[in-house]
Amino acid sequence: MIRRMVTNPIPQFPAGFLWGVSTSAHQIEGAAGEREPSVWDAFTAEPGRVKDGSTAAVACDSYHRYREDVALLAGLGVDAYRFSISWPRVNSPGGLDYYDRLVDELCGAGVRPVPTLFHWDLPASLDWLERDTASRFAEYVSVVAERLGDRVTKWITLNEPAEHTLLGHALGAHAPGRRLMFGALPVAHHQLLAHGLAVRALRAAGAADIGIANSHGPTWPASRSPEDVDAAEFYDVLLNRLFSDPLLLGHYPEGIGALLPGDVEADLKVIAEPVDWYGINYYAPVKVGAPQGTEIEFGGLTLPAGLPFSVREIEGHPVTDFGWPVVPEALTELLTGFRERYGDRLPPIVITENGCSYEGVDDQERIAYLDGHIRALHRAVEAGVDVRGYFVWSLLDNFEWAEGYAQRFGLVHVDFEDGALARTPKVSYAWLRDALRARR
Ligand code: IFM
Repeated sequence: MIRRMVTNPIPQFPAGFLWGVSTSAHQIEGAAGEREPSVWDAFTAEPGRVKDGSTAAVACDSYHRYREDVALLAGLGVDAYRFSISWPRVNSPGGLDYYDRLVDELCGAGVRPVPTLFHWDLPASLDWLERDTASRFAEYVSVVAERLGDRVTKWITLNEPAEHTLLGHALGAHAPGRRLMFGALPVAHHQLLAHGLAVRALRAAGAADIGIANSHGPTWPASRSPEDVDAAEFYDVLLNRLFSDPLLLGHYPEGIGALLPGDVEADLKVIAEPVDWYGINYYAPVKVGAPQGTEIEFGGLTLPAGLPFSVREIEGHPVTDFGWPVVPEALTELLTGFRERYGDRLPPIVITENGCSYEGVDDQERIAYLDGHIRALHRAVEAGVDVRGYFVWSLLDNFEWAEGYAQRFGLVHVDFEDGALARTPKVSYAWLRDALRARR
């Protein structure tokens, strides 16, 4: 448990720096009966898939309570709100009207809407193993951009294609629950292609300021032994560079091409369509060593034996309720490492997610986490990394995927036991509000 005095306001970031909070549709909206089903509805209906047996059918019911949630954003004093648009809802009668109302409410409250166009809730009729899903995504994106583009001035194509590929299609821990192991890699390629096609579709609709939100974290070898170093390198390729290299360098990391579907060269030109900024979701570093031949418990997951690496415990740091180590300095390391690797090819960075799961409303641990990470971010800026924004995950406690409602990431507590789903701002909400005020 971290308890330390945090007294100073957050440091000064460059003018125009964007402060925001993030959520996603499936995790907060509820109103599942008012849209077509997604792969997550099918997955959570299967017994044993979600640890507490829950579903997101109601979640925080933000679909009906969005005015209350926008009022919380306004009270917090953030510049921007990153939410996601549910593709299944847009496919359903009246679905796009909801986002129209939400965007109007945000603009009226002086909060800039920053929608993510895909945050894992694929329509149940579609499949990322099919290349055609990338084209279908671009068509859906055009429809959304036509409707909201007069008020939305900043866009995110995809959220964390790495997790959707690996957890959803390789390990079966997320929807759609496939265990294809390396057979899941076409899912990565098709999502990246979908991203590139979406960038083109957005620009064709007159949109600008387009980015993607990828999860990244430093990978630390467990030792200097060649076996550990090689295993860590492999993990880094799979979790980090498989996504950032094609986007920023226009090629896949060495050795990956053979696992991808067909001739990917032409697709890489689409995938590397320049973005206006690059979003990074950062939570924690990972320590990786040579395989140990046993199953491993890691961040709520059971990794099968037989992987070409093993994940080791990072000692000497506090951990969140999820068991994730709290290592703010690894954020500085990640960002300076990105600048070194990608140099002039790296557009400005936005931290599109950063946060932690802790129980309770008097969440001093969350304050310490955010304070430490904002300062680590500032050190990266001082070291010359061009960072333009920071979004806390999350505004509300919400449906944390296979964990159900057990892991609470919100600045605002939601009482899921109570039919009224009462929202109670936590102590961290007041801390962030005051820090943002002091900055002004
Ligand atoms: O809740 C998730 C979010 O949907 C994607 N990034 C990580 C968060 C915490 O696990």
